[in-house]
Amino acid sequence: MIRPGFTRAHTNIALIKYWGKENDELIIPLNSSLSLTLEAFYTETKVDFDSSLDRDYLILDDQEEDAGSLKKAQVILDLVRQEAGIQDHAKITSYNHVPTAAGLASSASGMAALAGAASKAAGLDLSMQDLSRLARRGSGSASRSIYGGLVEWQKGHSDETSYAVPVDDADFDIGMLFIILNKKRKAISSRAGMKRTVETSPYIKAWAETAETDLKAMKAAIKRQDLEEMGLITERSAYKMHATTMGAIEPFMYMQPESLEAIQLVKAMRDKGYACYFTMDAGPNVKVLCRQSQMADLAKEFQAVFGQDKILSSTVGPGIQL
Ligand code: 2P0
Repeated sequence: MIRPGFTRAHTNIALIKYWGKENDELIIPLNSSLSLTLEAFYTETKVDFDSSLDRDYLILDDQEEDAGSLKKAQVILDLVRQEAGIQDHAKITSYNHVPTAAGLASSASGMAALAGAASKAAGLDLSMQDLSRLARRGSGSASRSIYGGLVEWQKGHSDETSYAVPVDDADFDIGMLFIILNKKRKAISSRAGMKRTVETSPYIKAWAETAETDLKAMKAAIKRQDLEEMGLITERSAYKMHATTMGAIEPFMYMQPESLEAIQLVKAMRDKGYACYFTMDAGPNVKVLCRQSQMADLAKEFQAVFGQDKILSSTVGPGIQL
């Protein structure tokens, strides 16, 4: 049950990664990306515009957030106020059902839910396309959390043309496992990490070029419901994204020793007959694209190595619920 009056958006994990911006302010990406929306992790948000407030407030899980988090949210609030002709300050009340900043993309569900809640509170009746564009201004990956299933964020070349579109409702035997190796906030945020990579890594050019080829192959594999091919392309995209960071100045990496251990285990499980493929984002945790029908057995295998409490799982999630 969604809290009455709240907007719910689910998080997503990219199979073809977004890594690097063409335009930092408008959040236009270097390449199109493709993700899977997840049932298990989501954010619920409510916005109240109120003339009696002296400033904007962001209350996350019943605690007031610092100025940095508020500033990101205010990008969306300001765009909504401008569009609706409102001057009032806002109180954002939000509940996160995502391990915050554990590399599980809480900003994707957070900014998507905020875009939905703020536009609704301001009386704007936005199309899904405009909601995706608005969410994008908060966080690039949030543009994809407007839709359920498999979703493509088409890079476009301007504010008007950069938004997500649904690709497939993923109503086939597919799911995702999470190996949570570290719940701490990440050392280099994805925003800072991709900026440093774009500005200094010689590998970013090859990244952007080959991402488009990978996306095309991915869409063809999805059409065939070919999980094996989808998985191999997913791993390729993750390896390449993480390779770009190692060419940056200063070089950096999100992979930790335990991440590599998890990746090797995924490969070993594949050799044992499971359909399973890893991906990683801007943190050490490893996500595993797999078959829903094999998820419980596979989870047991991972639990035996990493511990019961380290493994989470999710089926395919729906789009935004206003
Ligand atoms: C993705 N990531 O496609 C990629 C892969 C992390 C690695 O989108 O600067 O929070 O707010 O647009 O969306 C995480 O970055 O970055 C992300 P901003 P965002 O999911």
